[in-house]
Amino acid sequence: MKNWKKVLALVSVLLVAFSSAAFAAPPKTWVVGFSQIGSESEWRTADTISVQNAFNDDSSFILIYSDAQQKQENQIKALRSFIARKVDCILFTALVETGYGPVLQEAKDAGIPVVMIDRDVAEADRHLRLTIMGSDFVKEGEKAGNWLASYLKKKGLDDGKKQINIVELQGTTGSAPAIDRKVGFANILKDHPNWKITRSQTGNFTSSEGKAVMEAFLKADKNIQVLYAHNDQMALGAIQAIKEAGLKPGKDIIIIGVDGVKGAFEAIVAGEMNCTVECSPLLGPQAVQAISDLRDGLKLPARIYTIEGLFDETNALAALPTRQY
Ligand code: GYE
Repeated sequence: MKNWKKVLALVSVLLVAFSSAAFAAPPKTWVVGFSQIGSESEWRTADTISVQNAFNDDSSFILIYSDAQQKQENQIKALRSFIARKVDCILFTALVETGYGPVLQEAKDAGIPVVMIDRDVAEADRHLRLTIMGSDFVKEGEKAGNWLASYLKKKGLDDGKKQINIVELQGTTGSAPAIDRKVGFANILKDHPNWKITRSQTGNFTSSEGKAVMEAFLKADKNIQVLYAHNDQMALGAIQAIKEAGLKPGKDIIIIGVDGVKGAFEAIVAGEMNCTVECSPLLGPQAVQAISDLRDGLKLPARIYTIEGLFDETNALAALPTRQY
């Protein structure tokens, strides 16, 4: 009797296992339209590759990739073409925060969910998209400011009285990371009355503009103690300008960037840059996960944050071999 029960139990377990394995419906193939902003930095290239690889590795997705080449009107056109093609989902990085309201409304009216990746739209349009995945740019600016405070203290360079002149290279005007990284840094600046941003201008997140703007800053006034660049790419361009002006980057001028690209690690290790706040571009796997969940009918969280660190002379060398971008 006992044995019979055991056999029955085993058979039913096997049946359940077999039927769910054999008859579970494969996920419906989803077509995802990805509107990327361009290829202005090493960060952006790594981000594009991460997204493309993650979707290409999953045969239940077809990714349509569109590169806007830094033009908002190209993005709007791409979004409209995704809507016309009736894609299942739109993955969208907004070049700047505003100006996408009407096209996002069109996507909503067509019943196409929009998932933001990396750069969000402004508050007023957020009800038109489902979620945002990526970094907390305000926090990155705060991390940069906090790092500066502890570095100046460690090196005995700030007595709280003598003015510390800071120049700022801003990212693309109107973009979420440029707005938020400025705000975050300014939040820390408030606690340091002797810190002063003497010049602040956009370098468009590119190395060439970062260099040109830094050249202009130095021409106007060489009395600069700190450069805060909204990304490493601009910091790397600025390093060239500083060298050409006969100054030592990383020594005469403390240099802080954001992203954590390889070039920044190498510059830190060479003593020509001081800190990079990590902002991971490796967002592909979390994009696939979120859109799979959406397809499975799950509710996505309102924000999906990436976990990140900070690197300077104390840890950049050890981390360099494992960096993926
Ligand atoms: O920091 C910069 C890129 O949107 C977070 O864009 C991204 C920024 C990144 O060009 O390097």
